[in-house]
Formats: sequence, C-alpha cells, structure tokens
Amino acid sequence: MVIDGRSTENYRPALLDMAVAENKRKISETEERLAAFRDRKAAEDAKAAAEAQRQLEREQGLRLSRDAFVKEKMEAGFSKKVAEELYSKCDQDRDGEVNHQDIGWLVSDTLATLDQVKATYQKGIQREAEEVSWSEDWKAEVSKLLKKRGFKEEEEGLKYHTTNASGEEIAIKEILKDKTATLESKYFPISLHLEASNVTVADCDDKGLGQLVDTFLAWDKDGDGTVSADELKDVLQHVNPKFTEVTLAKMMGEIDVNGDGVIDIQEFVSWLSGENLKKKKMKKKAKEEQDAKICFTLHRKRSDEAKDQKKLDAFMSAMSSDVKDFCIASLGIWFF
Ligand SMILES: [Ca+2]
Ligand SMILES: [Ca+2]
Ligand SMILES: [Ca+2]
Repeated sequence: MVIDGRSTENYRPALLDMAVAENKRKISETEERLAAFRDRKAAEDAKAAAEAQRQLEREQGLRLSRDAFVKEKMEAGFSKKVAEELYSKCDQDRDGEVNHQDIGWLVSDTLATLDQVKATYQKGIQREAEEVSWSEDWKAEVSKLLKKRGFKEEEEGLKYHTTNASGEEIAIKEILKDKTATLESKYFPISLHLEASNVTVADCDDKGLGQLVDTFLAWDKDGDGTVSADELKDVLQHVNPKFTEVTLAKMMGEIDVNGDGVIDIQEFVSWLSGENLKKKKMKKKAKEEQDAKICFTLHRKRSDEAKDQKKLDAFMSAMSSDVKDFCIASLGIWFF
C-alpha cells in the first residue's frame, strides 16, 4: 500500500509506537480510576465502620450528646456553665458528642484528684469574671479587687490570670514582674479571671449562693437534708468513675467534720468555701452573715421552685436550729 507516495512500510514503526503509547495511556488511566475508586470505597467503608462503632457506643451508653453530658454533670451538682465548660474540653474533635475515651481523658486531666473536683465545684459558685477598669493604677485596681474578695494578695493574687490582646492568658504574677508595665500599653483590660483556691460564701453573689444550694440539693438525692455516704458515692461515680471506696472514704472524712456519717449543709458550705471547721472557728459576725445569706437563698428557692417543695422542706427542717433562730430573730423573717 502507498500513502502520499510512500510505502506504509515507512509508517509502521511510528504507528506502532503511537498504538503502544495510546494503550499505555489507557491502561494508566484505568489504573488511576481504579485506585481512586478503591480509595473512595475504603474511605466510605471506614466512615461506615466508624459510624457503626459510634452507634454501638450510643446504644451501650458510652457515647453522649452534648445535652446528655451537660445534664449528667448537672445532676452531680455542677453548675450549667461549668458542665458546659467540661463538655467543651472533652469534645476535642467538635463532632457534638463525647465517648468514654474523651471522658476518660477529661477526668484524668481535670477531675483526677479530690482537690480538682472541689475546685471544679467551686468554679460554679464563684462570681463571673468581671470587667475591670484599668484607668487608674492597675496594681491598685487588682489589689482593691482582691481585697474586696477577701483574698490575700501575696498568696492568692499571684495565681490570677488576665487576658492579653491576643487572647492569651497571662498570670498576674508575670505582669507584676514588670514594674513599669501598664495595662493600657501592654495588656488589654479585658477581664480578670478569679481562680483562687478559696472562695468564701460572703463573696458569693446571689447566683453563686443559688448554685451552692443547688449543688447540695443535687447531692442529697433523697431530699432528707443530708448527704449520706451512698449519695456521695453516687455523685463521685458521675464525676470520675475511677474513684474508689478509698477516695469516697477520704472525701467523706474531709467533709463530715462532726463524724456522724452524713454531710449537713454547714459541713458542706465549710468544705466548699475552704474553711476548716476543725482548725478555725469563723468569726461570729461573718458566721451570722453567712447563715443569713444561706437562709435568704433557701427562702428564694422555696418560692422559686415550688416543684421541689418536698425536698426543700426536708432541707429546711434539717438545718440547725441556731441558723433558724438567727434568721427569725435578726432578720424578722419567718421561713419555717
Ligand atoms: Ca467528639
Ligand atoms: Ca440524703
Ligand atoms: Ca456530719
């Protein structure tokens, strides 16, 4: 055969090369498509397997939604805000659920010791971080605020943190090191987070006191006015399932100062506010003020929460007669 005056013999090698190249291209295209298909399939399988695993965990109660997690923590007496904070810490992959591994990580990081547990409960009764005006000398502002809260600046104030312009937490201690620093120039006066280890009931605002009573009521499941060892055990299991009988006994011993085997409201308040009933008797006036505040809060709750009437009645009648007498005598309020 002759094309363009030349024999096809002359085209043969070129045609062959082209055919081979075309064939190779098709093979490699098919291989790529196949590989992509395999990848897609593997990804879909992995996704399905992960979802099946999640579903299994949900059925076994080992995977909780945000709401379920927050509800569970609130049932153990944590404030809503604290429960939500715990959730945010726990749900690292932000998929709206947490599983037992997330929770395991959280408890070993945040709720591993009794001190950590206590600090977490205390967070719920502390005042919200508040805006601080730094227009005056900021050190005076800090110290004024610390004094107002009854903290010793030397011991407690240095642990406090504030937030700088980039949103990073800075210890007040670090700021205090630079004697020339002004918050206007170096730090943004956003808020001062109070993270003290001690919080007295006199420092609590109404919300904090309400939470204090709520926590006690959450612990006192049967509403008889005291927290028994069984009730505390139930709370601890919800807080950190790894806590043992030894931890329970330790915590009970720490709170139940009079050793009658149950926690009453006075013991609970003293424990949470960091006073040591054994070591230090509270000043009479401060004690009266504290008792009055708790009375007021209970009174408010009584009217606010008619649904919990039975629980509160039991709670009130379990309060010491000293406290009742004080409320009736000095405040002229008849609660009971
Ligand atoms: Ca998650
Ligand atoms: Ca009880
Ligand atoms: Ca007791």
